[in-house]
Amino acid sequence: MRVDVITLFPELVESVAAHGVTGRAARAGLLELVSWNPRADAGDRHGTVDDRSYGGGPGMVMKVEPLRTTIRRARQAVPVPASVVYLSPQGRRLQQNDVRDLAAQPRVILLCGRYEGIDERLLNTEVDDEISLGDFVLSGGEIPAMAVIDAVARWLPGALGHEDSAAADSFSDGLLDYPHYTRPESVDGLHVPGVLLGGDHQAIGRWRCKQALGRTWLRRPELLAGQELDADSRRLLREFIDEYRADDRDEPV
Ligand code: 4GS
Repeated sequence: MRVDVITLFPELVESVAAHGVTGRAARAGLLELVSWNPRADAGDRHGTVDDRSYGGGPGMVMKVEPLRTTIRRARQAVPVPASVVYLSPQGRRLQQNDVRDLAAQPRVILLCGRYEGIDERLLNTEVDDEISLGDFVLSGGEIPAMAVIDAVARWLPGALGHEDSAAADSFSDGLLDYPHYTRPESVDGLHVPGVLLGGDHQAIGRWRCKQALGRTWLRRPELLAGQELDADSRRLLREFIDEYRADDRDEPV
């Protein structure tokens, strides 16, 4: 998959392709990352890409023309169609199913804003989709773009180790992850749950499924509300809730 990123800070975004899973995906040719700096398309010797806001107020706004030129140059660089995705808190919240859909595309162009934002006319004419990382304000779209690239790279066939798959990740089944443990077996009197030491893989699978359901019920009940659980999952969740109540723990809100 090819990801083009339009950003005033190309080095920042390119660093995502230098480490870890994304680094390996890039070196293996599964992920091709190309960055474009709109400053190169500013058309004046100062590289002006921003200007004061009509209507007044603090902060600058990114101008239409340099970004429009850069987006069009990026689009035309290869004959592979791409949607332009703007990272902004005004977009819909990114979910794992959006990530999976993006990873199935041959190409995407990510647009990173800085300052107060981008002139609305550029967004209305050149942008296909707007996504948000969450309800908080960052100083630029670069970190969200890197997060999207990281999440997408995990779905590219071969990017994870052979026995791993993105479909097995937390959220891909709509649930939170189950707890993980590694050596030693005991730390300051805190023990690894016995079932994980016994080698009964069916029992381990059931325990993990039950924990994933139970933790989702406790911490993110709205994720369960949007799901049709099968009979096995309903039974495991019922067991979790009964044990939780038997321990007289506080109910989730
Ligand atoms: C986000 C966010 C963000 C908004 C960029 C103000 C600079 C900033 N982008 N998810 N202008 N949250 N963008 O905060 O995507």
